[in-house]
Amino acid sequence: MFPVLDLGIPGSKGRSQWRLKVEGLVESPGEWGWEDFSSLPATISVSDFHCVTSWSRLDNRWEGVAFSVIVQLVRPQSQARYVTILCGDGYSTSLPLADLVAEDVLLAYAHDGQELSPQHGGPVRLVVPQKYGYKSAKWVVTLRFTENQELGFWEQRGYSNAADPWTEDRFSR
Ligand SMILES: Nc1nc2c(c(=O)[nH]1)N[C@H]1C(S)=C(S)[C@@H](COP(=O)(O)O)O[C@H]1N2
Ligand SMILES: [Mo]
Repeated sequence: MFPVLDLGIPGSKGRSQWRLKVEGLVESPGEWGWEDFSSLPATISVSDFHCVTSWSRLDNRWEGVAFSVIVQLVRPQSQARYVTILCGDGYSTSLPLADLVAEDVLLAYAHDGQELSPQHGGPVRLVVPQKYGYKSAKWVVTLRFTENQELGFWEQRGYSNAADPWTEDRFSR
C-alpha cells in the first residue's frame, strides 16, 4: 500500500497539458512539454519513502529524469544555491541545489513499472529519498533557482526545513 497525502486539490490535467518551466538564476531558462521531457535520458532508482506523519513506503522503483540532468541543461549561475519547486496544486517546497544533484533525486514519471498516477503526482513529481516526503513535491510545474532559500508550504507552517528522516527531524526549532 502506498498512502496518498496532499492538500486534496487536483494538481494536474495530464501529460498532454503539462509543462515544466525553469526560471530564476540560470544561464539557459527553459520550458519542456511532455514530448521533450520524456525524451531526456531516463534513470531508475529504488528508494524508501518516509512521511513525517510516520508512515514509510519501502522499495519504490522510481523512473524519471535525474534532477542533475536538468541542472546541466539550464546551467545555474554561480549565486544559485537553492531551488524552489512549485506545483500545480499551489504547493511548494525548496531544497539546497547541492541536495538535489544527488544521484537518487529524480523528476519521476513512473513508479513500480507503471505510469505515475495522478494521485501520486503524475505526470511528474520530484523524489528526494533522503528527505521526508514533504520535500518530494507532486505535480511539479516550475523550478526556480534562487540565491536565498524560499520556504515551502509545510516549512512555513512549522515543519523542519532540513527534513532529515534519520534524525527524525520533523519540526523547526
Ligand atoms: N504538490 C504536492 N506535493 C506534495 C504534497 C502536497 O500536498 N502537494 N504533500 C507532500 C507530503 S506531506 C507527502 S508525505 C508526500 C506524499 O506522497 P504520496 O501522496 O504520493 O504518498 O507528497 C508530498 N508532496
Ligand atoms: Mo508528509
